[in-house]
Amino acid sequence: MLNILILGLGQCGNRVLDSINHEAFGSNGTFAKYYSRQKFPASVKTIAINTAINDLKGLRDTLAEDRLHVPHLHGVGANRNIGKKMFEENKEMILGEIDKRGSFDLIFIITSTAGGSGSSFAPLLVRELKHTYNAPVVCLAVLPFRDEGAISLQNTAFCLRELVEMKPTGVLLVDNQYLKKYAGDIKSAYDKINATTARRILFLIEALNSEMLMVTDLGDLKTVMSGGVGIGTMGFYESTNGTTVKSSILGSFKPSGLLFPANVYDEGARAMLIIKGDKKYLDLDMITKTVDELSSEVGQVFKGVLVKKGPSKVLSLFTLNSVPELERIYSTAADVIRVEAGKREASQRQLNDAFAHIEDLEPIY
Ligand SMILES: Nc1nc2c(ncn2[C@@H]2O[C@H](COP(=O)(O)OP(=O)(O)OP(=O)(O)O)[C@@H](O)[C@H]2O)c(=O)[nH]1
Ligand SMILES: [Mg+2]
Repeated sequence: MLNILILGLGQCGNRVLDSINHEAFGSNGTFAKYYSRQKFPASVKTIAINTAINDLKGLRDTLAEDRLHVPHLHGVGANRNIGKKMFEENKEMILGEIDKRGSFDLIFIITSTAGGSGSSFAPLLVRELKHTYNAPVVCLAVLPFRDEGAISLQNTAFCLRELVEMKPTGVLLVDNQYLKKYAGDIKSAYDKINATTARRILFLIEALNSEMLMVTDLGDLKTVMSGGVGIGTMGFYESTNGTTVKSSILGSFKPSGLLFPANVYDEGARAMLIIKGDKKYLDLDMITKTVDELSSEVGQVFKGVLVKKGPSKVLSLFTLNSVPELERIYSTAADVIRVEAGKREASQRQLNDAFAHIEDLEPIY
């Protein structure tokens, strides 16, 4: 049995984690959590970490003992410098809580890149966890809507760079902007994005922890995540009307199923495919042939096949050789940082000019 740790940091990370816990409670009804424990497809420990107690209180499916408050007002107000300081000051406590959960074979860290708490804790946690545990650390980084403002963009730029510098096993991107199409309003977009991300993580965990007909494992996952620039995303496809397993596999590379905009054929470095479904849908020869064909375009493709009741479902997980969308984010972030710096300088100058009027004067009473 694999031992897995999932950490959800900051509001966004907490909520994706809550969604994972929700899925794991299954369909036992709303009150299942009061008398049962989550049914994970492996031994999974989860911790929601946040500086804002209200965010933690707002979670619905995460057990009270799995909510860790790092006291600081009500969040760090998107200020990553304060976030880093809070992490360092509370490091022993945070790592102590993690340590109580035992040892791990695989660790996930989930965070938004745009906020203050999660985005500053994540790189530092990668550093600490790599020291302490001999387990792959995979980060799920949620990118903001592009119109969230200057601070969101600059946080994203610095958070991602720091994450990569800490050398986690890999970074999987989930892009709110790209996934906005799922829903009209922001709240339901969040819910859908969180749920779809949660299901994919659980799908991956289930596969890694199961007897597979064709086997892919943690070692393969590490190899895939270290491909290209170490940054990638996930795709998914569920067959609805008896499509062939080949179409399902190819479907999992299509833009409609990805969590971040990428052209897997042009930009993919390495991939892992997990194919699950009723035995009658799983034509092993066709799977092998399709994956071999894909391997000639995307450097290396690992495959796992899991026999389970139901239509065929395919999860694809891959790393990229180049990430043009990130290039765009960084160039916009640089522009907004320059504009902000210019504005601040101008306001400071104006204020100094105002003060200059009374430079040689004293108040008279
Ligand atoms: N997908 C998704 N994104 C979210 C959710 N909640 C917030 N976000 C995104 O997360 C970013 C804001 O970061 P938060 O996670 O709220 O920030 P935080 O880590 O709590 O940091 P502070 O509040 O500044 O202490 C924005 O880009 C939001 O669009 C959510 O439930 N799902
Ligand atoms: Mg917050």
